[in-house]
Amino acid sequence: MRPLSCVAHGHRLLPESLRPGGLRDPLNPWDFYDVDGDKRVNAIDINKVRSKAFQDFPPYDRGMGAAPWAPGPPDGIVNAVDVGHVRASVNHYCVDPP
Ligand SMILES: [Ca+2]
Ligand SMILES: [Ca+2]
Repeated sequence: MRPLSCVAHGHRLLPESLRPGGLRDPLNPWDFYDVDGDKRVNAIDINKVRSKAFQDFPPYDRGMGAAPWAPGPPDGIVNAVDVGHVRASVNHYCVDPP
């Protein structure tokens, strides 16, 4: 299971806005922290990340990225830093192209 960024889902970037998936790297599959694939970052994603605390579970793991809301590739451990990343992008979502 490979996480997908907003753009990888086929949705557009809105560079002027973070919440609709804006300012992410279109080539980076990690910088939109939606682990369940529903194109929204919410409490479900937070709980899923927390459920793998202290485990090496790449689908829910992230590392340092461009910003707290735009994490990088897995770093080998799901921990409080990951929870901070997913919380930093709560309510961010992908939007359908017009
Ligand atoms: Ca989600
Ligand atoms: Ca991590």
